[in-house]
Amino acid sequence: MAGEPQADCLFCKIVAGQIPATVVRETETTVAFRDINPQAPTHVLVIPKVHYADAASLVEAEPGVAADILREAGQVALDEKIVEHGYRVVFNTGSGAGQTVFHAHAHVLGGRGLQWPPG
Ligand code: D5M
Repeated sequence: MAGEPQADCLFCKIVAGQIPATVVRETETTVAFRDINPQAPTHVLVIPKVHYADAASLVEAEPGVAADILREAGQVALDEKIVEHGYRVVFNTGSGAGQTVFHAHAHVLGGRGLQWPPG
């Protein structure tokens, strides 16, 4: 059923506590943890506890949870003190854009200068 945990999903396993992660924030609907392969001094992923393959599917089904992701991304930036110098929130969507885990997630990146356009 839509939103239900998927047995083969890495991030559902992190939500369930079956795979360890360095969790920095948690709410009723979201978990934020450090990316295992950081691309910047701060690189945190914010994910919904419900399972949707990408951000577009999440916002279509559960717009309130999608808003929670964006609010938590902002809170991570405050906690990590990366607001002053600027930070980036990215939803890679589709393998052509670099998405490798098909459970919606926001990357929160900061702590160094960030180039535009991204690669
Ligand atoms: O981003 C998926 C991200 O997930 C990628 O930056 C690595 C990260 N990742 C993969 N496995 C883990 C674990 N176990 N802990 C923390 N972070 C992890 P994408 O946009 O799909 O490429």
